Amino acid sequence: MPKPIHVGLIGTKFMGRAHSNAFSQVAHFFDLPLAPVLQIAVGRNAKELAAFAGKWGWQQITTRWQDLCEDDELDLVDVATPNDVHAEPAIALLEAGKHVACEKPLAGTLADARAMRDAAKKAKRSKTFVWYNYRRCPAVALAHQLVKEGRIGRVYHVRATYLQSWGGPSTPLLWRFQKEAAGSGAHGDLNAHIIDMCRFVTGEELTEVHGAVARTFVEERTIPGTKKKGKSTVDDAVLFLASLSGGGVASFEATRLAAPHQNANSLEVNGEKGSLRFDFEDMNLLRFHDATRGPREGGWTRIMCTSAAGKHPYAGQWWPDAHVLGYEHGFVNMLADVLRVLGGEKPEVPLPDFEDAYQTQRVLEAALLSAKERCAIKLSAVK
Ligand code: SOE
Repeated sequence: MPKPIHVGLIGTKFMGRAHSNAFSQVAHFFDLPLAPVLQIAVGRNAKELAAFAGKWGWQQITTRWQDLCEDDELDLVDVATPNDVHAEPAIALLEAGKHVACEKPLAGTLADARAMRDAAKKAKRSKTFVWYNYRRCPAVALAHQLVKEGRIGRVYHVRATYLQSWGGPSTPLLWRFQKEAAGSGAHGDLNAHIIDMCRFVTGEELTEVHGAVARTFVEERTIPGTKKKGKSTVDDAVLFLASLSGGGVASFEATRLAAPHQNANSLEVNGEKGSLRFDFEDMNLLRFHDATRGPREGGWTRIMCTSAAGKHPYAGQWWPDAHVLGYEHGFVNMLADVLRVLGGEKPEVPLPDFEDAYQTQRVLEAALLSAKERCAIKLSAVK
């Protein structure tokens, strides 16, 4: 019988919903050592917060995240707020002895991310997690396993793009377009995911950013609730080239203006013994080229990553073969692994903690520096 784990959630918008769904669903599909108790939700607007809590089954509400630091019953707090509101609550909650899960990227700035990483190091009894949810699409987790088993061999190329198209001129000046709230635009939002996926699937670190370009296409946007225009102070697109610790090379592209791509998070790895390709818009498939099959039978194999018999990650928890999964299942799979780790068990695939997510944040920073200074930036120079 699983033991209860009392959970607090800070943030009630898109990620608040995605995480609440995971907290509500996980115990229905996974046999875990811990079962979440949806104890308290935090939001700024009391009326909206009450409706949110009622819809998702959060038992209590407060508009002050600080209350969670003093709540002795709380074991885990989930920070699902805009990037500039990650560090303060996460650090205070770690100092109060809580386990902390935080949305990606770790923070809007390297300084905030470093402070969070340092606080996690000091908080010996607390564990930390960062919601890099795409690691837990079964296809991405399988790619990680195949590379780890040596099926790709030496990695030559990683080609990663995250192409969305919601950032056109009609999109208002949301917090994601304001540097003080977001830190950066498509870069910290989308390159963060594909940098993490590159590190996760290859098991390698990025050692140098050779060149980057950041571009803001839509300079002004309508200030929400007004007819006035405000300046967008972040990128709409960032592209950069990098070297990997195993000697391979990588390219990254993140944009919010690549219609008709809507959520095209894709990663391709080319290695000595084969290649892998994932595209989130076809999220249940992993394409695998096994070069050892030779030129007669080589080419892309289309793996439908839903087979329990095939031991595809998480497949056994869900539905029969090819009864496919969706976006929300990545969050439920991740929460299952968080609860496994907090219950003293192993995750299906590695989970990013604040230290791991800090390495991704260093790459984000290196790319921004490279774009600004128009030069190559070694990661050893970005502490
Ligand atoms: C917006 O770009 C967004 O919601 C990201 O913030 C998420 O991380 C991604 O999963 C979907 O798109």
